[in-house]
Amino acid sequence: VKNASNKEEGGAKSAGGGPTIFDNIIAKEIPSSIVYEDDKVLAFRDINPQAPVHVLIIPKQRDGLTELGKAEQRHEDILGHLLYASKLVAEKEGIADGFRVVINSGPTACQSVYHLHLHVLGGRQLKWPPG
Ligand code: D5M
Repeated sequence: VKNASNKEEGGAKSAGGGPTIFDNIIAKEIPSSIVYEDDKVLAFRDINPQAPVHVLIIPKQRDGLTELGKAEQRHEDILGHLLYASKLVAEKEGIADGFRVVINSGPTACQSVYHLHLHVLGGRQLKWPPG
């Protein structure tokens, strides 16, 4: 599948529901640079930053949310919480005046880790349209 395989360090090899590298990050089995954490979500710096600030926010419980395209109504609360957390991260990182939140969903969007995550990007002039 185009761009879906092993795009990044430790990225999931498929869109299946198996464990991903983010489970190891949640369990603190591998190091990450944590920016924000609460009982429901974890935010940490992307290992391959595309902007001066590039933070990923993930639900601690994946609960079937491998990708946004698989969301169900029961996920509404966590989806809202993730989006609100992106604003808290932007404030904490000093980019609240201009930032972007991206969710890549599925192989065609170049998703590489199949545990839902928001990218929070900022700290430079962002361009539009994205690639
Ligand atoms: O984004 C997946 C993102 O996950 C990609 O930008 C790299 C990042 N990544 C992969 N492994 C790690 C670790 N170990 N720490 C921090 N960040 C990581 P996607 O939207 O799926 O392409």
